[in-house]
Amino acid sequence: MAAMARSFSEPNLEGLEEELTCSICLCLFSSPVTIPCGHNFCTSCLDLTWAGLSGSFSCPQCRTTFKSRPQLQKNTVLCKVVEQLQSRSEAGKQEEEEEEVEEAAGRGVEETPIFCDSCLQAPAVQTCLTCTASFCAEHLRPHQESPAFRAHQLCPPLRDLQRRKCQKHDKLFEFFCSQHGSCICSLCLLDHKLCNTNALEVAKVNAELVLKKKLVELHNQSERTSQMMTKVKTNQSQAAEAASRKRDMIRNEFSEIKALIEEKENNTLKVIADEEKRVCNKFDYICGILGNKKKEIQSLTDQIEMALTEDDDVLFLKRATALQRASAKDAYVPTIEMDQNLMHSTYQAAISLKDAVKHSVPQSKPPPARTKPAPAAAPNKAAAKKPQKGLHQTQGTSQVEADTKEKKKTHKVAPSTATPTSAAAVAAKELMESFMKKPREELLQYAANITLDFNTAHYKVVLSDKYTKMAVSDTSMNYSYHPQRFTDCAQVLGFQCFKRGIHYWEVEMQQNNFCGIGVCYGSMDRQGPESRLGRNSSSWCIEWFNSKISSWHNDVEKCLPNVKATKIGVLLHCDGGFVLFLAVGEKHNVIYKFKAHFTEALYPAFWLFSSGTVLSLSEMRP
Ligand SMILES: *[C@@H]1O[C@H](CO)[C@@H](O)[C@H](O)[C@H]1NC(C)=O
Ligand SMILES: *[C@@H]1O[C@H](CO)[C@@H](O)[C@H](O)[C@H]1NC(C)=O
Ligand SMILES: *[C@@H]1O[C@H](CO)[C@@H](O)[C@H](O)[C@H]1NC(C)=O
Ligand SMILES: *[C@@H]1O[C@H](CO)[C@@H](O)[C@H](O)[C@H]1NC(C)=O
Ligand SMILES: *[C@@H]1O[C@H](CO)[C@@H](O)[C@H](O)[C@H]1NC(C)=O
Ligand SMILES: CC(=O)N[C@H]1CO[C@H](CO)[C@@H](O)[C@@H]1O
Repeated sequence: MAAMARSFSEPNLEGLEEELTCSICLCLFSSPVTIPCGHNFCTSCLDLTWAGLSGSFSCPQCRTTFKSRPQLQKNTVLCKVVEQLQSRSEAGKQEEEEEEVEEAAGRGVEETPIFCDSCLQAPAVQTCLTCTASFCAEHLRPHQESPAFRAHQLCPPLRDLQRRKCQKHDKLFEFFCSQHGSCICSLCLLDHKLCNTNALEVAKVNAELVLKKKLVELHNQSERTSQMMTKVKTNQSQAAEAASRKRDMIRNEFSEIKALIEEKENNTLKVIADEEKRVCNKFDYICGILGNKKKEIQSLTDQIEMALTEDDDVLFLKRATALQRASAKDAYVPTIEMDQNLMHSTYQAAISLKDAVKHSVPQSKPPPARTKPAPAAAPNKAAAKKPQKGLHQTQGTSQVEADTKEKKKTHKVAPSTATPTSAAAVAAKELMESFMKKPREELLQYAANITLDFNTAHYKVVLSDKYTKMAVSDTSMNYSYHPQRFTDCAQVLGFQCFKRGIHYWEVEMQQNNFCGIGVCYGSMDRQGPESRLGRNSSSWCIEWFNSKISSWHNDVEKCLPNVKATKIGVLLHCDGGFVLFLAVGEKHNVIYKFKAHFTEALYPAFWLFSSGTVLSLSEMRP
């Protein structure tokens, strides 16, 4: 306010700015000095201009020369004027800001009076819009008394007359141009002929209407925003509720799953417990019998000892005769053992269940990077762990279902793989060749641990070392009947089967080279001459017949060069449709490759020719 009051009372310094500018730096003087010719410059500017000169100093403005460097006098008057001008322009800026603040704060605050523009002391009582000046009672008098001022328009004192004036015409604003959004004076109207202009009052009413409408809209908008916020909050709580409900449902599902598994566990454990009980009862029974037998023997012993103390010859001989005839027969002790078949298959059922669960519960860790057909990698593990046919009773129904599903899948897959385009054939060949070049270390990433399926073992095939070692016995092992058991050929299959993906396992020939190593479909015959590996269309194998090595498939034999290796690697690429037999540790390690369109899951398969042949499956470390 003070600044504003001053701005009215002080002379207008604006025109002076040019006069107060240094002609060297073109800025307002800073500590100006006057030189003898009468011109003024900033001290520093002149210092710079004259720096290094030894004679003939000239005025940068009028070129008057001085023989020696003139004594410079600080122009104190000029200094003050410049200071004032600077403080004014700063105050001006500040003033604008202050005004804005004031406008925002409203006009309710206590105001300093408006002063008379004539005496600049007494408060004004009226403002003359014609003169664009405010007057105190004293100085207003001419307006009230002299006819010369009769036409002048008076109004209550107006504060900021300067701002109500057009800068260009120095006339009060009377109109508003809506195109330019600015107030204009009557002279400006000419420039705004084409614009939509209104008298200030009219423009004000219009603007008020617009703003009021805007207020309504804003209110409306605020309502809508609140409504939306309510909706969002509702949705948020609904989402939280829904999530919590789903969580509960999922928990229920999982507890059901756990209960199912627990029931299965209980049942499985019960099978073992029952078997244990059965055997224990038998042992108890036999213990009882043996106990009785012991008593019987003791009693006989006692009688004989008693008889031996008899002195009467006749009596003694009579007793002795009876006792000599008496004898205690040895108790018959049958072999009692737990049903290994049952124990094993029960355990295998648990493993199958675990594998099935693992298969259907995707592991969160990312699958290891595979070189070729990546999509095959995931499902193959599952197929690999597909439960074996004809397991323990409890597995029965689900197994049948799984098998039918598998067959359906097979039928769907078969036609597309059966008629490959030549490009696909080339790709398949390249794929196979790429695998033939791979070093063992690389194949180990496909390593699979194979165990042997007891239920398939021929009655002369002996399994040991946790079902990883097989040999041929001269006598029958008296295995119980099983539909999956080989009855004619001394063969056994792996427990694992592979429908998808890439798998690698190794077999060690420990003694006696009369054996066959290969793969076959689960559907291969178990009886008759066609059940022999390689002698039908469902199996592929390499056979060692002493020093002769040959490949067999579909009853077709191919003789192969000899290999010294006793460790044989089998690489099965289900999707690529090939199986490689490799001599582990040899340079040219591919013994033979079979190319085929596999339509069923494949099992590792083994044939053992004569007693003394021993094969063992290596434990694979990927
Ligand atoms: C909000 O404004 C629209 C038009 O902009 C109007 O139709 C509606 O009735 C208004 N709603 C309220 C609650 O004022
Ligand atoms: C709130 O949920 C309803 C129905 O679920 C949906 O149609 C609406 O778009 C949601 N609103 C917001 C803001 O998410
Ligand atoms: C399994 O056996 C345990 C201990 O005998 C028992 O507490 C549990 O209820 C059984 N679970 C089921 C599903 O039968
Ligand atoms: C094979 O079994 C061994 C011992 O149980 C284990 O360390 C190895 O990781 C298994 N290999 C594969 C490929 O599962
Ligand atoms: C199989 O049974 C026969 C006759 O019952 C017997 O002589 C043979 O020792 C049994 N073999 C085995 C491995 O138990
Ligand atoms: C069960 C099976 O695959 N049998 C086949 C064995 O191979 C001969 C041909 O070598 C086929 O005729 C059989 O059908």
